[in-house]
Amino acid sequence: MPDGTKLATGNGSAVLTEATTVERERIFDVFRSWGYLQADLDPLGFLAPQPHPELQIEGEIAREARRIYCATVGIEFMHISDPERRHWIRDRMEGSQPEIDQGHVLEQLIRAEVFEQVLQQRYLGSKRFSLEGVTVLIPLIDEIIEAAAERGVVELVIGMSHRGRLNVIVQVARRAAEEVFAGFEDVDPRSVLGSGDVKYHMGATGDYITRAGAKVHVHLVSNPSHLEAVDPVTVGRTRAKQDRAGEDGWKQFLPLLVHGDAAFAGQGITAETLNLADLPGYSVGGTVHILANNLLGFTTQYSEEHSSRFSAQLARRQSIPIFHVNAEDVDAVVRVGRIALDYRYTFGSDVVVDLIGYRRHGHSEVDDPTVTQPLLYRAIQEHSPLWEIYAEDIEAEDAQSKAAAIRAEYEAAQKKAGTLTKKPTLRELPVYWADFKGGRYKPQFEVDTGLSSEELGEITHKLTAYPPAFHIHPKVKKLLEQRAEMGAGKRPLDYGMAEALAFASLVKVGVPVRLSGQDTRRGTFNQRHSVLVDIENEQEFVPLQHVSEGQARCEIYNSPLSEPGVLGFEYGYSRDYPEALVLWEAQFGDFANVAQAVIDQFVCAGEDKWGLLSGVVLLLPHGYEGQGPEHSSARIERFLQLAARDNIQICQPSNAAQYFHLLRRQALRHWRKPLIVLTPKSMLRHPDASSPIADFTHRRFLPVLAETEINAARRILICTGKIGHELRAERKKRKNTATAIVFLEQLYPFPEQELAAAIAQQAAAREIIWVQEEPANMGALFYMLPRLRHIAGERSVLSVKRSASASPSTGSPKAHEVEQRALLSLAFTGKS
Ligand SMILES: Cc1ncc(C[n+]2csc(CCOP(=O)(O)OP(=O)(O)O)c2C)c(N)n1
Ligand SMILES: [Mg+2]
Repeated sequence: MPDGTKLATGNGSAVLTEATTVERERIFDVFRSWGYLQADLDPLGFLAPQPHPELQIEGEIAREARRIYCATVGIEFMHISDPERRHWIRDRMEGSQPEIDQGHVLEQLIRAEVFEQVLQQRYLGSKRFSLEGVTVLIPLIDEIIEAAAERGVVELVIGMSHRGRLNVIVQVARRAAEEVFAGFEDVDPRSVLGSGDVKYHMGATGDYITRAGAKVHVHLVSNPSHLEAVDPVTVGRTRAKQDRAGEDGWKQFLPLLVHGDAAFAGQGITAETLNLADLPGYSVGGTVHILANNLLGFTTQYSEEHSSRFSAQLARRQSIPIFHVNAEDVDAVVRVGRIALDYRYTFGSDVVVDLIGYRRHGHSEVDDPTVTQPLLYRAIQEHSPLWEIYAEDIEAEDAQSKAAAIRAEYEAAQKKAGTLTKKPTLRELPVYWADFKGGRYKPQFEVDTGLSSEELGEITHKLTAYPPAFHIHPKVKKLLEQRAEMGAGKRPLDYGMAEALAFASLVKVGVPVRLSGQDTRRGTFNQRHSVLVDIENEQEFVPLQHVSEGQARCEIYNSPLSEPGVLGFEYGYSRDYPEALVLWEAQFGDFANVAQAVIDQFVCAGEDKWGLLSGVVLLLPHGYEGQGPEHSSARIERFLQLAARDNIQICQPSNAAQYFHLLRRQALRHWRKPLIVLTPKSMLRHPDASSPIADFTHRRFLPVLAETEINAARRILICTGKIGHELRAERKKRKNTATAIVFLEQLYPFPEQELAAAIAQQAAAREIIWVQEEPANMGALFYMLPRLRHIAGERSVLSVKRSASASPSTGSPKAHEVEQRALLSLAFTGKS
């Protein structure tokens, strides 16, 4: 910088020499890097500033830097590698600060706190998870919405857990207070027997009107107790809304996640969600994260919560800023809200605001915190409510009368709530759900899923073509040649081809397809090859995106190595894109258990708890092939246990055509239910599981495949998946003509009639045997036995399975072979 350059400083402009400029920058950089450690961030002063040797500088410049970086805002941003972003933050912090409409802010603080107080007085002994202590969350979100509205936002999608949720529903989503109070009134328990959820988990929607009169829709996502599990769901939902809106979607739909300090640091799913931020398949143009940080998790102190100084520092692995701010410097909080929002829109980046306050009551209002934090709570008890402190600071004379008026307003709303005869639902469903149904299965939901052989041929042509100048890998070339023969009816079709045909036929008629999972573009088992890679330049060509003019999107992404994060995202996506086929694929079905909370809380229970539907598909490779305890079982038993009231579908298609029909059925029916598909591994290309093209012209997916070769069996083996093919091979080897083999292709909803019909076909059969590869304590055994007994009539019902085991399978391929042979032998002879 040349001599005499003018630099803006906090107290005007000064002419500085080059040497002074360098020195000034050096000192400022130290404060920009470490100032947050000494910032005044905890309103109650328990979080003492952390000494840092490099900050022990005195003098004019240091004082100026300290005033900016060690006051009530502490920023971590010097780890951001892009200088433009760092300079942007620097300029915003070191430049002049905007005026705040303090009257407006005060009113919000009063509203937020008085709302909590009325709840406390009227519903003493009820849990509500009060916001008091971080009440400034309300003006913070308010400022974020105001700023976002100036940038063209149409909807704010909020994911948050318990703390302050009811307050957000009223102050941000602008639902009438009586609707929330009504949640505390007694209801007729018969209306919610066996279903529903607690009031601080239910979703809400509403319209926020900005000061300039713009309408911003607010969508608070339904949330389970499992802290942070809602994060990827919220982001996935936002992405779907953005995709629906087109190119500017990222500006129109803004995700906001409000985290607790203990949960943010402790839960792995937070890190998984943050990691999605800049990945093309999952990006939403930046999520705004707010920590409602009360330095406590239930009874646990912050020093017991995380190894880092701040909970929010989990986010430091990413090149994104973290703004720590003292929750009692209200104006600073509001300013940070605007900076954070502007940063998101300027750089399309995530941003974190760590709002550090306290918790006025116990974890819930029925919990006594003085047992575990007596000194802290003594201090809290003596501490005035924030609105009073702020009113005094800004010398607002009418604050008391305002508070009285607002109290009267909420008290009137509370009285009104008691007179409501029906419990209000706090949300409206988006219009795109109008055509889709949940609830119990009805046969009239079915649609034909077969295609003519001409159409299959046409699609095949598109799926196997690539540009003339494309340098294709010889192995892929061969695969495409084989697929061309399959589509022409010259060789049986395998699963990879069946899936490609299903996807292509769907996008052709306008149904978008979105699939993500680990190594999914190629396919873990080298079976998919949805993306062709030029071997000279690594350019990509995706045949599924070239099926027809005006086709729908087909997106297939390799996901990061995450299960709950990615499944949560895809579940969320499916919630806001019911017209699309949305699939998540586990690398092996075994790994889905890492996402068990998402499976339990959203996929399986979402409809029951919140009345919210999803057609998400889980592809879970399953089968005993000697690959060891963690490469064998997708844990059918767990899904079966979670199944009730037609909440999900669990299917194991045993051949390629069945897979094709199943995928098409899922997209083309208007019944939206999660679909769990146990997919093959070794059978992917096995001739026994391949299908002739004629089977693709069949009308529908068949929930049961009855015996077709034998009609006077004495014994019926009933099974699902790969073992059925092995049983058939064994029967052939034994030249056995007295054993029928029935494939159960859909385990849930249980196709009782179809199975009963398949059994009845074998009038001479005296024995029904359920055969499974899984150990006796796993697989579908417990589920099947009572159901088989119910339809078996006079016949006896037996079972063949591996011995009960603590782990799903042996780790020895040889032992596996021995076990497998014993299973097959037992099924035919009763002896192993
Ligand atoms: C995954 C999970 N584990 C444990 C709990 C039980 N739990 C509910 S709230 C809470 C403390 C949360 O602390 P924090 O995230 O700081 O939020 P705060 O309640 O302080 O706002 C715990 C442990 C839970 N809900 N979810
Ligand atoms: Mg906390």
